[in-house]
Amino acid sequence: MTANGNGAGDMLGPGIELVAQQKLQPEAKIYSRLQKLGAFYREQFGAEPDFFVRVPGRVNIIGEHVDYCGYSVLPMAVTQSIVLAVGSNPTKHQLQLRNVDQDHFQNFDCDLKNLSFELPLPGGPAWYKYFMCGVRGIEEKLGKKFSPIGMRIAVDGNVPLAAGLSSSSAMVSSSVLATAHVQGMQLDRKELASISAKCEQYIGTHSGGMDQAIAYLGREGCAHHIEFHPKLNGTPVTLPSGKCFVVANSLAQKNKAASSDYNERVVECRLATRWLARNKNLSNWQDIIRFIDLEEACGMDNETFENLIKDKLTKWVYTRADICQEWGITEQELETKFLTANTQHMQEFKLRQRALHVIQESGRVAKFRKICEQLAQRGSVQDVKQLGQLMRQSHESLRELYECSHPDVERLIAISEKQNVSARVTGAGWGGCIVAMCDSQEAAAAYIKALKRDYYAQLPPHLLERHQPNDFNEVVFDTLPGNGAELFVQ
Ligand code: NG1
Repeated sequence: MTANGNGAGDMLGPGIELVAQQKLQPEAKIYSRLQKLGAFYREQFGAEPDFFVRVPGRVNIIGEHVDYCGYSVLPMAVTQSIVLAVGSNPTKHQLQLRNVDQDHFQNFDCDLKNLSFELPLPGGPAWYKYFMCGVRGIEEKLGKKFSPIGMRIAVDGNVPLAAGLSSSSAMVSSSVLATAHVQGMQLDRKELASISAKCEQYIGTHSGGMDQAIAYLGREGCAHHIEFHPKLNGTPVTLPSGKCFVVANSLAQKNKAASSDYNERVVECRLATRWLARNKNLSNWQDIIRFIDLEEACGMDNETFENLIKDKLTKWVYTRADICQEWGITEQELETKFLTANTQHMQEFKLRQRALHVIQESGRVAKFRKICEQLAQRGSVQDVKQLGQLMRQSHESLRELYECSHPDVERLIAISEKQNVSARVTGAGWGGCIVAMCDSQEAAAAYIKALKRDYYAQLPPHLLERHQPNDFNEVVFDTLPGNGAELFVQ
């Protein structure tokens, strides 16, 4: 193994990048946080942890609700992360999980020899289920080679929950990395990302792989263009120099796993794909569920695809009867074959709007990356303006066509507009955070000040109280691209 010099991992040949084991140095930014976590571990278990894991949250700069349709995205890892202290358990096969936030996250113990997994209950799954998804992912990957080695784990997370910054994936991915290491697996970043994306689906959301991919592939100093097709690939993208990205949390929480909104959109996209595939006389139309596969099967470019949608999906709302009639199926078949467990209630489907959003948004991602690359060669004010426009168009599309904004998010966007800052909702939406692009560090400071004054200081008293002493620095902050998953030993 040779160090690749960026601190993000070791290279083992083309395409393979390992999560390297690093010695925890006192000068590391994470040092004091891991020391505190180590102390908590000792207090809980009376022993030293063997290693630490850090997995970041992410902010998506552009490319929303396209990953599960096979299209690429452009996120970056943020500073906020989940950290784990991990040690072996003298009580064989036992997993013991302790969260430093003992007031909010109950302890969890289980026997790894009898791993069972129940689907989430209404109200959202308990926190430790995200962790168990990761253990299950590695168990499935290793099959018979999985050995139920007991683990004692202390967890500390500072990624805001249910805010579109991917706290759930950071937890699942950290569990995958810790378990894989305990099982002695080779820790290839892309493979770990794929395992994490697959096993997070046990939570019940049919998500794409964006969050898990950037959680592993993130690299200090650059965003990443993450492609999922034909296989997972990440290309570092240098963001325009001087630009500063700000994240602002609307504080409207959205737990995707506790509602059906996210899966409803996934279902609508899958139905729209099949509708168009059938229209194109593809005999395997029922099996084509991602727009990107249809695009490939028909050899279409982005513009041709958009025209196809406009031509063939002419209604604003499709009913169950419309779909059943077109495909010659019964309502029962529609439910069993085409809807997911938590979307059985759906009566109407907005196929045109969802399809248009996905195809246009995928075009915006490609443009955004191209402009960033041009700017790295030779900057022009016009190019930078276009980036801002793409972010604004993305938000408008998410609000109008995808209907995943929230009144509080809209208030943040309106304040941003007033400050002449381009901003958009980031992550799944229906609340959560916006990401904004500011012209400089100074412009970002002025923008943050305006948000604190016009949004955060106006919050209702019960929310204001939670953010004592009301500096709001945890909910609105500028952010630089950080490294993906890391593994430390003392
Ligand atoms: P967040 O915002 O982390 O809930 C979700 C999905 C992503 C992607 C975005 C929308 C999960 C774990 N992640 O992200 O894959 O589809 O929404 O772009 O569900």
